[in-house]
Amino acid sequence: MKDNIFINSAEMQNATIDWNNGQIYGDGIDNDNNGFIDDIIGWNFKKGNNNPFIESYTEGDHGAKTSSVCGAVGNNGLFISGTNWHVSILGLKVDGDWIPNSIEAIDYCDSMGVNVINMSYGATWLNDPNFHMAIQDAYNNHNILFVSIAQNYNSETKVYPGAWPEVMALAATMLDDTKKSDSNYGDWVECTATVEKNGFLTYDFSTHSHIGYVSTGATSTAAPITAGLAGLLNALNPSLTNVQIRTIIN
Ligand SMILES: [Ca+2]
Ligand SMILES: [Ca+2]
Repeated sequence: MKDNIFINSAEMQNATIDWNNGQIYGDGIDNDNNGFIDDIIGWNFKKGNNNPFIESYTEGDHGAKTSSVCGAVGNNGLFISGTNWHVSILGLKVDGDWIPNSIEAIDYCDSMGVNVINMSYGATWLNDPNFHMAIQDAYNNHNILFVSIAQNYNSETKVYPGAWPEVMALAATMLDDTKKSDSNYGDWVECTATVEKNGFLTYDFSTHSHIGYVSTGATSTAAPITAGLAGLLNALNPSLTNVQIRTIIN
């Protein structure tokens, strides 16, 4: 996936990315003066450092898995293909249960010119006005398209951020177009993506290498499938707005 990882060229002077060991070495200077020192391939808002690589399973590898669904390089004989083979993924690690992390990451995306934000997380307790305001600002003033999930407990219960009107909530379907049994549903769900046979990369944090893939998915997979599609539409016609891309997908 590394060929599709965003590189902040302004921070690359005197910088080294050790892809094999998951380490990032910068010059200790905030070269682009954006308030983040050595944000070379993104930021770890959870830990407040510049390393969004997976460090341990307990820290969580959900973001790496879902990113692979969107942007794993295709046609190379390795594991899976993402929906978008030539994409620039800006990895921002957040604690999905801690609202300030998400707000900080959205503000960061506003400043970096991001087109699409995938958020493969959602909960009832994330229904927070400040979180919603950050999304509204990014959606209305920074042309960012938001893709999130319906969640996986076979319920009509709304989860956030997916249930906010500025966010596409994705349900999960099977190859025969039926709902995946555990996918949430309801009139607040915007669209669906087929997750059966759609796998994601699995990762070994001790060797920082891809070790295989699993061919199951849920709504967390449905969202980045759609985010990848949004990126393809943006590449096809960069003048499209987030609302226009959303309309085309629907
Ligand atoms: Ca910086
Ligand atoms: Ca630097």
